[in-house]
Amino acid sequence: MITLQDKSVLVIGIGASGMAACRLLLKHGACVTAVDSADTAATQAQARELRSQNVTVRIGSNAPIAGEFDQAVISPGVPLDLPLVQDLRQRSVPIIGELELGYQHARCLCVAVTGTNGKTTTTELIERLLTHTQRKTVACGNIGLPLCDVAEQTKDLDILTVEVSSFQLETTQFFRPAVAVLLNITPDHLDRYPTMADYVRAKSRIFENQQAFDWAIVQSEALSQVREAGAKIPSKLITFSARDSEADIYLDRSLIISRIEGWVGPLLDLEQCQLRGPHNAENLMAALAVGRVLRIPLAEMVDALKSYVPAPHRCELVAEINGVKFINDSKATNVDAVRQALLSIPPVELGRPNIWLIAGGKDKGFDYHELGPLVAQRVKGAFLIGETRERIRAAWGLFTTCTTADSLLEAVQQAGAGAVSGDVVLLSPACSSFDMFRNYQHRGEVFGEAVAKLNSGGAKEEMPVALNSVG
Ligand code: UMA
Repeated sequence: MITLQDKSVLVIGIGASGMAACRLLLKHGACVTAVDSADTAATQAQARELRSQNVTVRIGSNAPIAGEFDQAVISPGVPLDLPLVQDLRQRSVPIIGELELGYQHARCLCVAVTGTNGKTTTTELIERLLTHTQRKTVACGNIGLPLCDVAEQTKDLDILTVEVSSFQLETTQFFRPAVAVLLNITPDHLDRYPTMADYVRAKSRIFENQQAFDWAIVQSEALSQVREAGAKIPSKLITFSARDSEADIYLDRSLIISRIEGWVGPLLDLEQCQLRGPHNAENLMAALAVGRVLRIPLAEMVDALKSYVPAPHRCELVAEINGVKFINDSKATNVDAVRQALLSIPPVELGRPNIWLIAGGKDKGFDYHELGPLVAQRVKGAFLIGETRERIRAAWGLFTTCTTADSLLEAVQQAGAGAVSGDVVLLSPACSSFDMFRNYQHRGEVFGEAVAKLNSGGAKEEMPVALNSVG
């Protein structure tokens, strides 16, 4: 860690994490320069704010920048192969990510959670376990609150609960979680990683600086992927899995069971929780394992986990109209997340599809074919939007009826028109949202508005609006 006083630091990207990095750097007396490739109303406003604090700002270019820098701090969404970044490397300027900068100024231990899907839910479950048992924590990182904005608070916390993405892990240096959770690794961000092995190696960096007395809590299947990629886990290990009955924590029907020495037996009945599906069982297993290593009594954990209500945009039941459920799963930005959503919705009659699936968005390089057999089993029809609609139609056309739509509103209207009582209209896009929306939250909100319009514009009876998870 370098002392920041009077050091010249370049911040790359002035979104949420770049702005937080600038705030921390300024507080510690650094001379800050910030760059961002976008010249938009948002970056212009950020640039004004930074300039008023004596930050030199350049927006609208990704080109290399002149000047002597002691350090560069990069935002997670900025790829490392950018000429600007390559140029800094050639000039031997040390480059760290915003997460690393925040970590270097944090003053308490941290629990970190990574994985392709379920990171946010698990981070929230752990935060809940800790606060429920009077331990002071803050959930931060990829969840939306940059670690740099929390660093100052950490002297008053017992533990920091950090959601970390593969992007953030690419630029860590000393980041060492006392407890590191790896949930699952399925294809994602293949527009950034040349191969799956590169993606697995980025995720595995969560263990990089761990010591023998730290803990790794790892899904069994992900553990095999980490080992195949040649990465090491130096810490104590607890495995969990909804499918591998050999794991330390496993699933038997609806029961989460432990075979950990001194903690053998059923831990939690899924039926008592508001979370559904094998993927959520694994999120709960990971949270229970974290609680175990932090010595939280099981009864208190069960109490906290049972009452957890999932955050919006994750298999969220937004309305039921004439027996048709409308589910917003806008957070499903990859193929595996859609698989989990389809598996978590019960069929009305075995072997009969009852889901109208709305998918499509910005391309992340996925192979949509692999979902075909499940689509054939569960999906009555697919309505496809966005940049990837033709690619998905080509992949799923053999498995279900595919219709393209020009907007999410149009897709909701068409899906709603065909649905009968017992059906589910599911927004689970398998893509990111940036081709048509500001982010996945915005996409989920537009879905909710389209459903509300459907109801007001001719539904046969008033709908009860339920804001809880599907189940
Ligand atoms: N930019 C450049 N050059 C580039 C690319 C981007 O200058 O080549 C600029 C953009 O113009 C923009 C800024 O960088 O102004 C955005 O930076 P960013 O993409 O790193 O986004 P932030 O707003 O800083 O938000 C980031 C995370 N975003 C990403 O990793 C893409 C947020 O995760 C996170 O909540 C936030 O930091 C706080 O820690 C979001 C996400 O989508 C939720 N994460 C991915 C995921 O979960 O799959 C990884």
